[in-house]
Amino acid sequence: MIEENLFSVRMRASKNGAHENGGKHISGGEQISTYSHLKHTVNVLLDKALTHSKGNPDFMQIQLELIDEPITKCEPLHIETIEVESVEEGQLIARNLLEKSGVPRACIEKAYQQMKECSGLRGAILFDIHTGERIDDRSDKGVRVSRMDWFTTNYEKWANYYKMPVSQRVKEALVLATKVNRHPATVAELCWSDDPEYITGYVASKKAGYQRITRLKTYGDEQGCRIFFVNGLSDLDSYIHYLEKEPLIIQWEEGNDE
Ligand code: PML
Ligand code: MG
Ligand code: MG
Ligand code: MG
Repeated sequence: MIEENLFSVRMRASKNGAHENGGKHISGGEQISTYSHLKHTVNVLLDKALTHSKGNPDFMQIQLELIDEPITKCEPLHIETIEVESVEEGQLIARNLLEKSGVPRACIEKAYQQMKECSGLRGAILFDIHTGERIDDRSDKGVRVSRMDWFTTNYEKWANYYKMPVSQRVKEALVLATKVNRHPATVAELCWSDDPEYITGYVASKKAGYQRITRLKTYGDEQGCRIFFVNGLSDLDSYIHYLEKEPLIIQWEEGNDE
């Protein structure tokens, strides 16, 4: 069987200069595309960056690379949405979910104390669940999970089945959470958007699945958060290599994820 070449396509956009020159992060995006679909893929990423509510970028990079490693296929995490009345209620539920997933209470508290550090990064922060200390060495860049996607037709089939609105944002977040949480060292992830107009966030873990929480911050707030809580990490470099480089495509089949 001749398989078509696949490409990893990545975008990052910032304002007041490039990220590495102190620019403000506006938007980032990841896609995997066939050659014939590249024009469309680049357009999706371009559109995402040009219409972001964080502002108009004055720096953007779109990069494509042939994927020459085998691509892992896997099912998405199970999804649920928890409706909450207030940010306080949402945050309480998030902390409880983290604890139930295996993050010690003391580590959760420590992570929250360092929350300010998490904002404005284009990637994620890694916390060791035993020490509550940040363990990645990526300072204001963070770790950016890459080389992952979920092809539209299969995603729409899934969204239809679970009566979820078809949303590029939810798709991207679920793809990322699935990739991060399938690694044995990941205990849980906590995330909410830096988009001031988007207040739903989530806790994801092997135990809890992808638990959306409808309010994790107030409207207008540009402080986002993406934390990976990790356990028993003997090799940080290989963990980061998995997140950044190992290609993964989500493929859902009815009945397999229940
Ligand atoms: C983001 O916008 O970058 C993160 C979105 C997280 C929540 C997505 C969802 O509604 O499930
Ligand atoms: Mg964003
Ligand atoms: Mg695509
Ligand atoms: Mg972002």
